[in-house]
Amino acid sequence: MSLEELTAFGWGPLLEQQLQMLAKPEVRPARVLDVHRSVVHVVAPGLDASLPTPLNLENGPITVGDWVLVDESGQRIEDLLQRSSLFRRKAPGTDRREQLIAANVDTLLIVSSCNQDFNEARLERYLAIGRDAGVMSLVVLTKADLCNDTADYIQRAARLASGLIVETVNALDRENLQCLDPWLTSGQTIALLGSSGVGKSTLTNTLLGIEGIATQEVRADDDRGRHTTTSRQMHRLPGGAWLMDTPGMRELQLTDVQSGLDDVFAEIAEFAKNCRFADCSHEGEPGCAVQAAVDRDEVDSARLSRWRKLVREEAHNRESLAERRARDKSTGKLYKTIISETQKKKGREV
Ligand SMILES: Nc1nc2c(ncn2[C@@H]2O[C@H](COP(=O)(O)OP(=O)(O)OP(=O)(O)O)[C@@H](O)[C@H]2O)c(=O)[nH]1
Ligand SMILES: [Mg+2]
Ligand SMILES: [Zn+2]
Repeated sequence: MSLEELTAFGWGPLLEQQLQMLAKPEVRPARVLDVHRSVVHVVAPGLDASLPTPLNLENGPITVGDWVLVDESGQRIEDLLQRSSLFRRKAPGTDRREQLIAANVDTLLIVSSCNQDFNEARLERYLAIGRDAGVMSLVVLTKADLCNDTADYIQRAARLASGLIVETVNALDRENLQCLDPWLTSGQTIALLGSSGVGKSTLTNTLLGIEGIATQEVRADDDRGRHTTTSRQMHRLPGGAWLMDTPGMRELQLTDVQSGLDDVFAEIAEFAKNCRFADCSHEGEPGCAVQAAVDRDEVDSARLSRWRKLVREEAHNRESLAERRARDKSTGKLYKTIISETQKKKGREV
């Protein structure tokens, strides 16, 4: 397997370095296309297999886009390589777990549409995740063919983060998607994130040049609908890029994206440094530089309240996940102690 062949699958220097350091000549790298409960679908030059989901991987669980090491026989996943980027969220509901969304992504396409689904707060969420992961993020607004005033949507989206690229497209028309081609070169990995019904699978199908993935019929009344895609899956596009389609996420709870939030809300974060109190909540404290900026019309007050909400949510989730991790760790220790005590006892009995 040549380096060049692997590069076409998204392999790069960071991964090569890890492989060299592991110094296990018998294993070979493979990329994860999708993950089921009991099997992981992997591909590599000359390999396309569904392998048993390994338990107890050091940095597991595995997610779409991951690079794993497969044993000589091509039957078993032995290791998971460190990711260059990782998207995750707090799992929905009250469960204190995090859910991995995608790994080793180069470009994030944040998909929304030019209709009532367009929502600044939701876009800011996705942007925070993208900026935090350090990947290139662009906003793609679909259904431009059904909209009279795309310029207004472009303007509203472009304001949400500095240097943000916003494209409007008709996801049903390949020619109309040419604006995405610079991001879709061979070996590049692109993930689509966005609410249900915005056209992620439609984009995927059009880029694939087939109609392989189910898309939904939009209900006429509210332009929304049910979730059509239910699992995450990575596809290889004709040009050699790797595209991940994901299910629309109704609840995208942020966790561990502090720097992403500071980056998206850079203007607010900057003013906040000058507040009199380090823990200022910018809700009327004396000497609040953020409130002063709002009064001068230098900060949008709607954006300030969206920021506050996200910062609170992020901090809450981060703390509760950290607590859970600590608890899991101590439970693990407890089990280990019990096991070793039992073994000692057994040893004495023999
Ligand atoms: N006219 C037009 N229709 C579109 C466009 N993009 C998507 N659609 C339609 O919108 C509907 C929903 O698209 P999907 O691709 O299923 O949406 P999704 O984002 O994959 O949704 P989930 O899988 O539920 O997350 C389908 O009926 C598409 O044909 C577009 O740019 N123009
Ligand atoms: Mg879909
Ligand atoms: Zn303040």
